[in-house]
Amino acid sequence: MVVLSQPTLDDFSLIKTCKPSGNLFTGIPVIDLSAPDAKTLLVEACQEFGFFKVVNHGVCLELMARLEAEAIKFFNLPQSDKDKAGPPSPFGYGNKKIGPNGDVGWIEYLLFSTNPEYISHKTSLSIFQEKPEIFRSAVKEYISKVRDVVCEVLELIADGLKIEPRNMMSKLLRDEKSDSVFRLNHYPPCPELQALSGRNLIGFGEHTDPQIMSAVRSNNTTGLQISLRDGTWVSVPPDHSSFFINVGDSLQVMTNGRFRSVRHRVLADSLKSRVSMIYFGGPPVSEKIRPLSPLMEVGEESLYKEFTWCEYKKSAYKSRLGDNRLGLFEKT
Ligand code: GA4
Repeated sequence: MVVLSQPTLDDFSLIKTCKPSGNLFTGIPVIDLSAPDAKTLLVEACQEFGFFKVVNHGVCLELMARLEAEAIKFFNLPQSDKDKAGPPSPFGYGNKKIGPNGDVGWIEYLLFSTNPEYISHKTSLSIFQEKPEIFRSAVKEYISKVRDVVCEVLELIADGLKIEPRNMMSKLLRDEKSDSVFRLNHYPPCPELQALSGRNLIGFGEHTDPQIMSAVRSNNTTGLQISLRDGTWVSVPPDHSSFFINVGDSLQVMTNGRFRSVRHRVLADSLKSRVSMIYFGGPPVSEKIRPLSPLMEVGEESLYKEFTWCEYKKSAYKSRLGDNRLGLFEKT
């Protein structure tokens, strides 16, 4: 019997590349959470881009820097130590492989459930031999602060859409059973490839986020790109002191298609490491995902079949990263 050896990921060959786009897009909406017109601007940004930057959010930069430093300490550990925290199933350390269905990218990451029980044992404790509680408490504190920001954004959006009560969406993220996820990503630089081909490696391929809303904070390295309505990819100027917020598939359904869940991707920089931390705010697993009734016009029908978050997640984990996951739930 001939046993074929599995292809290894130790080279670039399986990872897609992309021509770097030099220009940074200047049209990303910037929302000052303390401004009186924030609610109107948020609704407009969710409709047009499904993406915006939030400033004046109240999260202290020292906390972001502390968590970033802990993440870097982890990613600097010997590979064999990092591998002890993997593979992600779905939580834990992952290297180049994304999800269970063959997607790959120029990335290593840690995925956590925001549920405190998981934060304590599955990922962090075993890998931080040295002072694990420092890392764990930075993750916990950061999640609680970034969740507050996303909840405030969702409440302002409810005001802008005249939805009452204003916590109709945010309460799903605050629920103790909220099925939210947190990830720390490290995109190593790829100078060899840049030198050979003038191209950049794709760190995280194009996709939409399945949850309600996600908040990204990264160091000052470029790489994040979003797809505009006409399908053009544009590069987001990095800003380590702000949050970049994505509308997820669930919010697209809850607004019956008024908001768009934005396709986005990350290209590895040729020279600088990119480190990002992302909170994905999701509902409890048993929650029905359907258009919010105060939003529906008389006679308006849902564009989507009704489903629970559990059903959507199951379906998402059977999909490839770039698939149109909501397509399966659209009414024909
Ligand atoms: C995309 C958004 C989040 O990063 C994530 C990803 C998840 C994973 O990395 O395990 C998925 C992807 C994401 C959607 C489809 C499935 C699941 C990889 C993948 C191929 C943590 C999430 O919730 O969905």
